[in-house]
Amino acid sequence: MTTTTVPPETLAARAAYILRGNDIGELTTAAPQLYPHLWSWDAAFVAIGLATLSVPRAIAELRTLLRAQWRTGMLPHIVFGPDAGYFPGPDVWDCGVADTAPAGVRTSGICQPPVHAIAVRRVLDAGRRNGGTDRDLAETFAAETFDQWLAWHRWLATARDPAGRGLLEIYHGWESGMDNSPRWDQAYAAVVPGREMPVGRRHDLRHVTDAGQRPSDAEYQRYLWLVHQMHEARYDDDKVRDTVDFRMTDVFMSAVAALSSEVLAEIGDEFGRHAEAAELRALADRFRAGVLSTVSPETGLARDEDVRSGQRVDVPTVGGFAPLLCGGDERVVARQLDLLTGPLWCGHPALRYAVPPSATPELAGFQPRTYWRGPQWPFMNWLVWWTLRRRGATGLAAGIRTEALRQLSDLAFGEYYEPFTGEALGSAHQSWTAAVALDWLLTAD
Ligand code: 2M8
Repeated sequence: MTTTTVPPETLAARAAYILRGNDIGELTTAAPQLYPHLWSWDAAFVAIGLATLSVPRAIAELRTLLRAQWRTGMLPHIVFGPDAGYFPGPDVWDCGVADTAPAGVRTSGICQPPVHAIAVRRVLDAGRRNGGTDRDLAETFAAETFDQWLAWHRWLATARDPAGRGLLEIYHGWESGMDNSPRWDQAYAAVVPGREMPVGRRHDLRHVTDAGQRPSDAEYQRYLWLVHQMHEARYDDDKVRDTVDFRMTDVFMSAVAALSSEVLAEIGDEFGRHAEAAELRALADRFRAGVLSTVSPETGLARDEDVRSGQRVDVPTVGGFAPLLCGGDERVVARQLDLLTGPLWCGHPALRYAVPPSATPELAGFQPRTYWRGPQWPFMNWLVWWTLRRRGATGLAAGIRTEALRQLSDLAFGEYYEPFTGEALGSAHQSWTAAVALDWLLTAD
């Protein structure tokens, strides 16, 4: 059945063309102009899309990210390619000051949500479906790199959850991937840059049709100040934790860690790594419990916390749906499913497409055109779709897929979408947008 207003083969062909166009060799840029490098969680979704076209190319993408792994186990949020057109670039991050940065590759000094095990799962499944060389390559890849993914999860569990609460800490909004979400407003309000930061070097504003689609200069002042503080701490995990002006638990990242730990445990078992699989399952339990401990009885949403003040953030953003991702309490999940389909979220009467907005339109301060403050994000639709199916909510998942593909039928492959009009915003030809379209259209299961 056709689920889009353009034929699915047209949409798939266009998506493949975009991924091909953004491929600069060993990495696929997150977007052609705005993001001319590899971003950690983008690369996972990109690999999922690439796996529908070429299993070896999908593997190459993940290997590029793994080559940039820090000696601590951290996967950095950006792996820089040769292009100079992004700010803050490698000169600003200057990760050479860290003892643990990888040699021979330029990276940022922070991380992003650990969705990667889902990509490994998807690549492995594609290889096995195709059989022959693809199966061999995918199985070799999963077996060979298992320890690196494990190291990444172990690093998160120790460096970012030092007290074992089951809640990962972040030291920059960029680490959440939802950079200027209203989730972080309160925390950023308390960040006072100690000096003027060079926001004039921003490139991003040149690549969007209006500056209102991006974070403001005042926000960038704070973003850069935090980078400066981390650099001063030489990106040492303990020192950063003690000195940086932003220290939040991130429920969404914690839920992703629970989900991915579960997925990586399944892969571990398939390759005879039973002890490590048990360790990963214990981590999944820990993060799940952490996420569930934050759910508001009033709103049913999970809440981030300012670690220093202990204050919880009661702001209704898509991050609050963390329990949908990690599960663990049927009543909480059932309530979240009602919420998700209800009038505050996907069932909001003014939405053009019934997919989750990054914040509820009912939030005071909701901004339908601004980045993580209201627009809908196609890769997020895919993540919600995938987890809903995994948890057996197949009908609801199918509805999200249909609506998400309808949204993409403008063939713009936007970074994000205006929820009321369906206008594509931010960057055009965004890689993870094209990638999830390909997976939806070309993967049967
Ligand atoms: C956005 O973040 C970068 C900084 O990391 C930026 O605005 O310059 C976010 O949407 C993030 O989640 C995403 O990974 C990145 C690349 O698509 O862009």
